[in-house]
Amino acid sequence: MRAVHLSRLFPLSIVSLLAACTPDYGLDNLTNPNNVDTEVDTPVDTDPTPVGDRPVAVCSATPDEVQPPFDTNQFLGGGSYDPAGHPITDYIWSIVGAPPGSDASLSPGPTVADRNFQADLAGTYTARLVVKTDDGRSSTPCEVSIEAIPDQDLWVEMYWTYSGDDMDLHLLAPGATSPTMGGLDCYYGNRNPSWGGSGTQDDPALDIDDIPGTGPENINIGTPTPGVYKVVVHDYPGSVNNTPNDTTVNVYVGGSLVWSDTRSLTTEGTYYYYAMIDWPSGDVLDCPSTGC
Ligand SMILES: [Ca+2]
Ligand SMILES: [Ca+2]
Ligand SMILES: [Ca+2]
Repeated sequence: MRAVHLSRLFPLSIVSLLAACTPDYGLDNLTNPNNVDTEVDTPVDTDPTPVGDRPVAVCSATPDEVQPPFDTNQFLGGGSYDPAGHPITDYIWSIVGAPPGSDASLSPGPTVADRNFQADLAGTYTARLVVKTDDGRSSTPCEVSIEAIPDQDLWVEMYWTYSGDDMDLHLLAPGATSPTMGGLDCYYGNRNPSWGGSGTQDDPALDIDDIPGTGPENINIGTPTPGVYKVVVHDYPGSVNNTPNDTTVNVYVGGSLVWSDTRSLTTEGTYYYYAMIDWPSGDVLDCPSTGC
């Protein structure tokens, strides 16, 4: 078991800075057959041409802030140019930084210079552009980052490592004593229950029930009613994959990551408790896996 209580280790501003400095990792995981680019993470600066004689990659993103997991943005490269006047013939985009667990990838954009993108997890994503001219000269890389920030007050994010295991995220309302208890558990079988007052701002919503993949599943509340909420992960039974499966829960309060834990879930059909979230303090406490 590995628990990281970021808010206790660092002020939130430092947590944000750490997120912005997420190192290059697991890029193979970010490659998929639908990507436009196949040169992800290949050396990009092998051109012996002096830098001053090369084309210039110019990159930007619009918007540069999105809400996961449904918002999209575009990475734009149309401002790239060659001082020597040759046409730009290749726009080579790759994702070189993303939150751990992300499977987000690039897809064709509105022009040959651009790419569409959809951030799947909260965090920082960095795209890299290298351009080439018709005479084979290539630019030095241009990099641009976007931030995927939850806009609900409480955002619980869950993803797992191996596909074919169908993990399910549950959020228990204050007063609930066990999962799937009437309307007091928000999960795939009760995705948008009415909690708290008559309005919907204090109601939870599960945005995705991922069965074949590796998540994410997110449960969010715009403005939670005061009380103690519990986060539980159910290793849904009857899955193809029965090996231990590292499963991560991230808790965001007011758009900032305040708690994260990755646990190895081993037993089909088991409910694993992760955390208690106190509202309105936003304090998050570990739960033993067997309950709290
Ligand atoms: Ca399972
Ligand atoms: Ca699921
Ligand atoms: Ca309500």
